[in-house]
Amino acid sequence: MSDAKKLLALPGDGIGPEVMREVLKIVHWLGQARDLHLEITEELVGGASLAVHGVPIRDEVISLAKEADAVLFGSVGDPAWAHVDFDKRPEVAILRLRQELELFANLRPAKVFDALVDASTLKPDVVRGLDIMIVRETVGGVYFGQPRGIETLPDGTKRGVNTEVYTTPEIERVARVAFELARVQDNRVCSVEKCNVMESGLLWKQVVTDLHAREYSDVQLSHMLADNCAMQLVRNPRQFDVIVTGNLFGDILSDLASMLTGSLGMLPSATLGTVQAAGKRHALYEPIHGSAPDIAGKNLANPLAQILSFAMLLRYSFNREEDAALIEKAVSNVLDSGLRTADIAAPGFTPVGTEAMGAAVLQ
Ligand code: GGG
Repeated sequence: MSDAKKLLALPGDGIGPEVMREVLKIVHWLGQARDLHLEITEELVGGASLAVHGVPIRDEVISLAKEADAVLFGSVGDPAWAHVDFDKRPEVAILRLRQELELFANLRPAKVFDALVDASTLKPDVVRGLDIMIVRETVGGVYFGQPRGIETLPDGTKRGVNTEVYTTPEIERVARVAFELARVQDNRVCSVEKCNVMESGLLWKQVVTDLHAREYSDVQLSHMLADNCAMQLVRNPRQFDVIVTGNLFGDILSDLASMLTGSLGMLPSATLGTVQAAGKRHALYEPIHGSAPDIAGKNLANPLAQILSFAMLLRYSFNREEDAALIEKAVSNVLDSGLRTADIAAPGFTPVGTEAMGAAVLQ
């Protein structure tokens, strides 16, 4: 029987396939040099799947994701499908995967590589050494709450509705992930919501406070309104260690945090499900960036977020800490050597393309 781990690769749309290609070269090398054997299955998702199969993701692909030891996802989104019914949108692929595999905790590390302090939107002294973890809840909140939809009122006016819903268990399980992570980081959690105007935020704050008192009183807990958190991330980001927040705020705040690191193209992520029998848990790894259709197919995309997502996969799903650290060190070395894709090239740097960046990491 093969001892190969099953990896489902879902490159998706736009720059997804280009950046995924660079990871697959690293996977090939790991097989030869580090005795890591992966059985890789590649499938279409997003606009690429819509074009061939008429749906953003097939049920068969959901089943493959459930059977896999880990899923490596690229990005979805395609302007050609921007104005269709919701269930025909490319983004449904990632939303369905998160829901069907119950991938509720999206870990988004915003870490500044020393070589990139000048590429940050903030001053070098403000971001040097920044290493924060944003834990975004991903299967609840306004993304999925009912009712939702667009209705036409009797006078012809249209009304768009989304509903923010969170339950106690949904908040508890993601807060638990944040507290556990804090224990191996700097032992501080900041819980972010908007309890001054939202009932779901009020419940969020209460549940996190109660869980903290019951099980995690050794961890330092603070609370912050989401708007203040956005401001504080720009004012003094190093005050944070682990941030835990809901689906929408987590999406927005992590995009903001990515610019502190230099570019959206630098932030990887891991989305984890519940631990099941035999310690196995579903997990999906993806860069936080989308499909960037404006630069797709031009060898311009930064592959580092996808490569770093694979490093997270090795760490969290395959227990290959040494290989994960090796890849992260390779990225750090390449940046130290002065190589930059266009998104992180400060004045004075001549940017390289996706393939050259991937090849340098591999080298
Ligand atoms: N790799 C991330 C990606 O494809 N993002 C597209 C997107 O819009 N996803 C929805 C979300 O993460 O909220």
